[in-house]
Amino acid sequence: MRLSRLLLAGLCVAPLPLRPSLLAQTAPAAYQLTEAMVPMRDGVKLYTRILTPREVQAPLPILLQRTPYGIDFQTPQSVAAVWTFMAGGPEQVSRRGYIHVFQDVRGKFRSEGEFVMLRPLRTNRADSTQVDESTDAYDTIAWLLRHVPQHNGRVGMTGVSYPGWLTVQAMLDPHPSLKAASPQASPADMWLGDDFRHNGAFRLSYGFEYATMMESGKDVQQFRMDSYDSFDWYLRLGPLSNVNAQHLKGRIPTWNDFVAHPDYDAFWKRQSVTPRLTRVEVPTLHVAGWWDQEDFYGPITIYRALEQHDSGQSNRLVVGPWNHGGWMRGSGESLGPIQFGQPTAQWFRDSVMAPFFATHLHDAPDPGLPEALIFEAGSNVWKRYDSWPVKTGVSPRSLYMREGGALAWEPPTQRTGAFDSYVSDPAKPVPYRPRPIPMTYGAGSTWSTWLTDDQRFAHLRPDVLSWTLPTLEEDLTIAGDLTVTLHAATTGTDADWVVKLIDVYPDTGMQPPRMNGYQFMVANEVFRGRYRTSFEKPAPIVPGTPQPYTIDLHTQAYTFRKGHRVMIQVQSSWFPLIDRNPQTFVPNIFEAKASDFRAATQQIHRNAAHPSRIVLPVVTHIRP
Ligand code: PG9
Repeated sequence: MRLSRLLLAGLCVAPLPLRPSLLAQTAPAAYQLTEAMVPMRDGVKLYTRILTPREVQAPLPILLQRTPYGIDFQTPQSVAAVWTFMAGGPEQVSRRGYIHVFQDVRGKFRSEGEFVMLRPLRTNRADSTQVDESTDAYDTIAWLLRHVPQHNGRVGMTGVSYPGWLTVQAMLDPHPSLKAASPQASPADMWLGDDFRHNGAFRLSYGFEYATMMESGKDVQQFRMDSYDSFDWYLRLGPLSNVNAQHLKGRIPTWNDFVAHPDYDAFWKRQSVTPRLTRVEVPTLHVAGWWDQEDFYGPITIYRALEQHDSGQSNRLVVGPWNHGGWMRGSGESLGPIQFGQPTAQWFRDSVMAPFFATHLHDAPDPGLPEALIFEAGSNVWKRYDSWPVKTGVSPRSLYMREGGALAWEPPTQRTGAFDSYVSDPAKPVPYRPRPIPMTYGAGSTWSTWLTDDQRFAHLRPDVLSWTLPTLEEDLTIAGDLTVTLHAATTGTDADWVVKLIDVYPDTGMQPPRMNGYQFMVANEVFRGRYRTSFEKPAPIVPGTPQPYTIDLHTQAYTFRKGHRVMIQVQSSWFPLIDRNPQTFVPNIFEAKASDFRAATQQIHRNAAHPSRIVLPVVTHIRP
């Protein structure tokens, strides 16, 4: 079954909703479509669509986007509806617009060759016969410059998520004419923090559904589940070995890679882009969304890796209040029920992205973008910083889990022994969002906004612990990196630890009324206990002894408003976002037997010897 464009909209940033008025103005003659099979250095030809403004009044730059999601929907009408913001409006397209080029990557849709999921960089970059996505981008640019008339010799690249990753690949050995790049929500490392795993915990629903969608044919095909509630389907599936035994029969290469490479081994390290980011050769605008349900780790990690080599101030970051690709759709005034008080996405497109490319590709005046343009939700303001994280005006402050479900700035005084406890039963995992949970890209899915779901559905469950700070008497603003240290014990020999930092809204006075007492997740992460000492070599947990787990909650800029409360929730399952940990150490969880899955009693210690806590980057006096 082909996925509808609607389903893919969240995935690959298909066109913004077509606005009939705009279409009527621009549709008849704005762009001309040319199709080409562009040859790569190994002879494989890639299907390419070139959309040139019909009346080019000045040589125009090329804006290239490469994708595994198909390009047939890229037409003169869709480009006119979606991309004229880059020219400053439809009337400017002939002088300030772009020659828009879209390309199917190897092996997908109408391109020749074999598709390899996140194809690793070639082993020998000096060997001109080897190919990868970087050489394919290079060869495509070289071909375009020879065959497309009316260009001005400059090329830009952009894309969200997989297309963002393809943009990063193009930046690794860039064609000299690649003059500006904006990788947006690009994954960096699929084992450490992006779509497929987080700290070793397997993102079951995404990993399974995405791999089957991408590798069941040349197009994208949705796996068919016989249950609307995927929670139910995955629970009935039982151990992960049933995936190949009952469904895939070894036919999906990426699933087979999941099974063959459970740990952070050479396979994942070779795929990771982070170690390869050693030069900033192209002016770059990285874009991330605070509530990106797929790739938040990636863009932040890529920006930071390149920043270490950015002597020329060419590497910049924008983080807004968006979900995956949310900056390229709609106005961005809200996400789920959370309001931001201004059209953040539209402003980004018009006032940041378009001027960024115009400066580098059209010699337009420099818009004076800061090093880091950061949206601080809660107070709902854009802030301009000269570094991210900010270097001054922020103090790391510990907030401790204490007795009676309290959070406090003061550490616990009881010397040892105090803890809170729950039973984690893999037979009854905690859902990651309220059920029913439709398939990720299935009918009725709310996947794209689940990170904004009200966490009250989990609060006070017997298998979820919560600690809350008293009502704030003044605003509490954080800006920078967050870390949690849990001192946790289990009766099992393996365990997952899920931590959520939550803004609890006031109990009264909110509009709409359902926002009274809303529990909004500000940051979150999961850590798989077997990787406590090494991601490469998992080890059983010694049962019954508290162990320290340091969990990176990444980075945030957020104001908890006066009258709100700060909450932490901890649980040991997040299903089916994350696969169930058997809680019995086995060498490879993909090969665990049903009998390995056992209930365990978990303890979160909160005493002077084992002070579980979150360290917040509290803003003391920044004036950005
Ligand atoms: N998050 C998607 C993805 C990127 C790269 C690899 C696998 C999945 C995407 O939206 O493209």
